[in-house]
Amino acid sequence: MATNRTFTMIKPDAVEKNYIGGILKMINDAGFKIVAMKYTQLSKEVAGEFYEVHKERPFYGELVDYMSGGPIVAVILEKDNAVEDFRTLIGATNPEDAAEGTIRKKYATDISANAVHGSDSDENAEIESNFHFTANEKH
Ligand code: 3AN
Repeated sequence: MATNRTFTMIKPDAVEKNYIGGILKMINDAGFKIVAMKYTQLSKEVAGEFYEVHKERPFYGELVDYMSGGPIVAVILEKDNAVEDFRTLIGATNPEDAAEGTIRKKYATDISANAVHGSDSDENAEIESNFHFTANEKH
């Protein structure tokens, strides 16, 4: 059964362009509740560990450099059917393919600087939330 939490990061491109407020508004307007939030910057090591699943992909080095290159906002969100509904709200990985009304359509720069992350499963939502927040911060 689907759990009711997902994990997102507002990525360095969106933070740099002052889109934090606009993105959080779209998230709230879509019915998600913010249950934990942190403005931070990932080291190369931490970004590399977070994206470990993509280690063999050709864009891994670029992705790690990019994600550690500026501040991000890490957020845990709550809503019924959170993972799937949030993936719908953010749109396709490549903003050129993202549907109208999605966060990436509105705010993403390109396929690597694509404004936001969204967990792709309940299991990864839990792993990624635990990666960024301690137990105390999640309540
Ligand atoms: P999503 O973020 O939509 O789940 P994934 O999990 O396939 O997409 O990719 C993780 C991240 O890797 C993306 N958010 C994007 O920043 C980057 N990425 C994915 N595909 C490419 C690509 N072909 N070239 C550059 N960066 C990519």
